[in-house]
Amino acid sequence: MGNPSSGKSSILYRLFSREFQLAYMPTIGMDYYEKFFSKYNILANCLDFGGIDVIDVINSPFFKEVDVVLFVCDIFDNYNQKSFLKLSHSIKNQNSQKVHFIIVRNKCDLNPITNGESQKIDRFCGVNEFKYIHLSAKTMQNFDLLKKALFSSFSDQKEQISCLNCSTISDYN
Ligand SMILES: Nc1nc2c(ncn2[C@@H]2O[C@H](COP(=O)(O)OP(=O)(O)O)[C@@H](O)[C@H]2O)c(=O)[nH]1
Ligand SMILES: [Mg+2]
Repeated sequence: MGNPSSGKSSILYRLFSREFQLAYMPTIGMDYYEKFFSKYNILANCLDFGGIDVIDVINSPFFKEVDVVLFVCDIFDNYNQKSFLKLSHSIKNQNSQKVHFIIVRNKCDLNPITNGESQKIDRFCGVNEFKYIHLSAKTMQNFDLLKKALFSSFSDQKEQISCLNCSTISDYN
């Protein structure tokens, strides 16, 4: 999620192994991606809420059973700060399991992040327990960090799943 043109689709294209697109192609409605990441043993289902006013659909089933939300911005300003906080509260309210939030400050090749902006994001993430990465979907700078943050978010849940499996097996034994 994030402002139009912040680079949401470009980041997802990169994650789902497609090329970087230089021309801006606004996402109409919503895009869906699915991929099995064999290295992490994870089947990722991903929604790109491009041309949708997210606040209007926040109570829809799309937001239930969410594991990770990427909040994308090309500058971290007060507007983004407020809207990310509001969205994260609504999403947390609908999910009984832990949801991981990651702020992705994109376009670092074009607008390098300043110390002031970085400190502002650090403070915000510290208080709200979000993760934070700055990267460039264009040059792929720090993209490996995004993958690590994304997939490490699942490790607690994987442990929970294996515990549940064990108890199911012992019930049958
Ligand atoms: N320089 C630069 N341009 C980017 C980067 N990421 C996206 N863009 C460009 O920004 C525009 C909007 O990107 P897009 O992914 O469609 O944004 P969305 O509306 O948030 O999905 C496109 O022209 C992209 O080529 C980046 O990291 N660096
Ligand atoms: Mg888009």
